[in-house]
Amino acid sequence: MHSVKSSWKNWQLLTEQGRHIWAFKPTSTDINQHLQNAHNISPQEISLAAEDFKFDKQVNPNSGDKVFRFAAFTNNFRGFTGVTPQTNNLEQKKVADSVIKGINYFASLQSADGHWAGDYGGPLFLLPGLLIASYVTHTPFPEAHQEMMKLYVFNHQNADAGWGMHIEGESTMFGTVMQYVSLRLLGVDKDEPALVKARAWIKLNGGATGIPSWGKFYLSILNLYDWQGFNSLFPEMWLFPKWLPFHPWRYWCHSRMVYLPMAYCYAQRIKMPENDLILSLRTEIYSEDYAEINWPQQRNTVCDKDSYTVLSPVLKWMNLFTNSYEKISCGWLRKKATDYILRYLNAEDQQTDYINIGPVNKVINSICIWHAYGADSEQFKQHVTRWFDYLWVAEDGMKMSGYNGSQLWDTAFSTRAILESDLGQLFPETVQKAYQFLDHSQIKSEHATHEEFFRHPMIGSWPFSTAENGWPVADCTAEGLSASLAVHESGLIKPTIGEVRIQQAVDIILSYQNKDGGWATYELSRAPKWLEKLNPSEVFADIMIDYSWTECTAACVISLIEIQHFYPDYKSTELHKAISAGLAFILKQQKADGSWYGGWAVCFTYATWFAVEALSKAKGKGYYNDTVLANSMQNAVAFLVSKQKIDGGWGETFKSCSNLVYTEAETSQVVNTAWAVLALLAVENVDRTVIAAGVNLLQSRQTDQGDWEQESISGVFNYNCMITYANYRNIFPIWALNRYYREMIQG
Ligand code: LAN
Repeated sequence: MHSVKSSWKNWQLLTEQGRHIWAFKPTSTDINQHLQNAHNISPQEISLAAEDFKFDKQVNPNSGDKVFRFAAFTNNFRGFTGVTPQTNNLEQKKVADSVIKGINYFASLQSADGHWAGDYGGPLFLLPGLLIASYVTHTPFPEAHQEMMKLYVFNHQNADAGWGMHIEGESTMFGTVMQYVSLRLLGVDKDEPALVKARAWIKLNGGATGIPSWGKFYLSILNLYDWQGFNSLFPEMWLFPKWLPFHPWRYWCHSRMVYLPMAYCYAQRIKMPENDLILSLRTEIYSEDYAEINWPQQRNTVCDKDSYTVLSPVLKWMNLFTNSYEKISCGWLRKKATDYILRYLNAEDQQTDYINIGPVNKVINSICIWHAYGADSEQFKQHVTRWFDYLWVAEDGMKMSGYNGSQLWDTAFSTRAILESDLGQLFPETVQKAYQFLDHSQIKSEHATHEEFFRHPMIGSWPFSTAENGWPVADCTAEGLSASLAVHESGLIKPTIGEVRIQQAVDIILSYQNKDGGWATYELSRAPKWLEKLNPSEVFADIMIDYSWTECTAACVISLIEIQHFYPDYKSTELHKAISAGLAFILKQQKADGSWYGGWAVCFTYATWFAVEALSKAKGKGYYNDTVLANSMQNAVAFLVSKQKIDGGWGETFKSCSNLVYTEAETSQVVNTAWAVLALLAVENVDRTVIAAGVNLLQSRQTDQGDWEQESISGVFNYNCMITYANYRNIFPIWALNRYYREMIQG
C-alpha cells in the first residue's frame, strides 16, 4: 500500500451512524467520550507530524485520503475468499478480476455503520472561517488540531506564495488573505518566510481592500476591516411580505442560510476588540495605512484575480439605497428584524442538531449564537461540539470539509456500482451494511418548525450526508431510492424499507419537479431567474435561486423509471407525465456538440453520463419519441468519441466548470473515463473498440490492491469552487468495469 508515516497512526476516524470525528490518539471509540477528553500533543509529536505531513502540492494538490485509507485497509482488508465465476474466456476473467479486486479493496473502506467515509475538502476559504469563529469566541481547538491545521494551510500555498479559492486554483486575494490571517491566528510569526512572501503577494495585488465581500465580512468580524466598507445586508428585508418575488425565503437555501446569519452580524456590527495581533495584522495585509483607508469607497473593490461575477447595475443601485438607509435605520424595526433572524437561526440549529446546512452557515451561526447567548450557553456549546464534524485529516493535514460529509451520496453510488452485475452477489455483507445505512438515513419525520421556516417537506427523502443534517436533496432522494431498489432486487437482504417509505420517496421526488420539467437541488425554484441580478458574491455564479440541473433531473427521471418497473401501479399517470417532462428538459439542455454541462462535478463527461443514462433508460418505454431520444444519444456518443484521448481515456480539468467549455486535462483521468465508458455502454451500437480502450485504461491504472491513485479534483459548486470526492476514484471505475462485465456475459 502507501508508505505509511508513523504519526498518521495517531489520528483515527471515529464514526457513528455516519458522523465523522477525527481523534488524536483516542483511548476509546466513543465519540462523546473522546470529545470531552482530547489528548495533548507533545513537542516531539509536533515535530514528527511536521515531517510526516509534508505534502508536495507541485506533484498533485489533491491528497489521496491516505491517512483514513491506510487505517481502514489495515483493519478491515481481507483477501477475497469468494468463488470467482468460472470461465474460459480470458477477457471476461480479466474484467471480473479487476471488478472483484476493486470492490474487495473498496469494501475495506466501508465503516461499521455501512457508509463510505472520505475526504470532502477542496475549498480553501472554509477552515479560515472556522478559525475566525474559534478566535473571536475564545474557544481554541486542541493543540494537536491546531498543528495539523497549520500544516494543511502551509501545504496548500502556491508557488507564487498565494493561495487559491480551492486547492487547484490560482492564487486569489480571498484565498491568500484568509490563509494568511489563519496562520497568524494559529500563532505563526509574521517573519516566517512563507508569510513574508505571502504578504508581498497581497501587497503586490493591491492589498486586502480588494478581498471579495465574503472576505470583507470575515475581516470585519475580526476588526481587521471596517463595517462601513461592507454593502448593507439590509436585515429588514426579512420583514418584507412573503409574496414579493425577491423575499429571501425564495433564495437558494445555501444563499438564504448564509446571508441570514451574515445579516445578524451586520446588524450587530459584531467585531472583536482590538489586540496586539489585530493591530499588527492591520499593518500586514493592507498596502495603505489602515487609519487612512476610505472605507465606503472599498465596498465594491475587488481584486482582478478574484472577480468571477460582476455585480449588476441593479444591485449597485439597491446598495446605494440600503447603504443610505443605514444612516437613518430605525431602532425598533432593526430589532424586530434581528429578533426574527435569531429565531430562524435557532430553528436551523435545532432542525440540523447544530450541524447546519453547510460549512459556511455552520461557522457564522456559531458566531451569532455566541454573541446572542454567550460562550457558556448550552446552544453555543452544542455548536462547538459540531465543529469537529467538519474536520478531516489526510496526508496534507487537517482541513474543513465542504459539508459534514458525503455519506449518503457515496453510499448510494457505491451500492449501485457494486450491484451493477451479478458480481455484486459476491459481497453480501458489504451490501447488507450499505443497505442498513440507506435505511437509517431516509428522513422519517418533519420538524415542528418546517413550514414556518420555508423548508420543503421531507418525509421519505434522503439527504446528501446524514439523517441528522436532515436537509433533503432531490437527487440524493433519487439516488437513495435507486440504491434501495437495487438492493431489494439483488435478493441479498430482507427489505426493511417497506412499500410506504418507497412511495413517500416517490412523492417527494414528484413534489420537487419544477415547472420547466427539471429538478433543482434542495427545493423548488422559488423565484424568477432575474433574481440572479441581486447576486452580491463576486466569486460564485447562479447562487440566488435553486435552478433545474441536468444531473439532478436525470437522477430523478431514472429513479422514477425504475419505480415504474417495480411498482407499475403507483401513480402511473403522474409518473409518466413527470418523466416525459423531465426528458424534455434534459433534451433542451444538450449543447450543439452533443454534450451536457455539469454543475456539480467536472464536468461535461459527468452530465453527459447522467443525461445519456436517463435517455437510454427511457427509450422504448413510450415516455418520449424514441427517434428523438436515439438521435440525442448518438450526438452524445459522437461528442464523447471526439474527446477520447490517444491512450483510450478521457480527462477534463476544473476549467471546464468555470469557463463553460470542455477543457482537456493533460492526462486521462479515471473518473472522467469511467463516466464516458458508463455512458457509452448505455447506448446501443457504439464502436466496441472505443469502449474497450476506455476499459483498458481503467484496468491499467488499477493498483495491485484494487485501488486507483488520486488524480485531479472531481467536484464543483457554483461554477467556480472545486470540491474533492475522494471515493469517486473507486466508485466510478468499479461501476464502469462492472457494467462492461455485465455486457460481456450477456453477449
Ligand atoms: C453540494 C454537494 C452535493 C450536491 C449534489 C447532490 C451532487 C448535486 O447533485 C446537487 C447539489 C449538492 C447537494 C450540493 C450543493 C452545494 C453544496 C452544498 C455542495 C457542493 C457541497 C458544498 C456546497 C455548499 C454550497 C458549500 C458552501 C459554500 C457556499 C457558497 C455557501
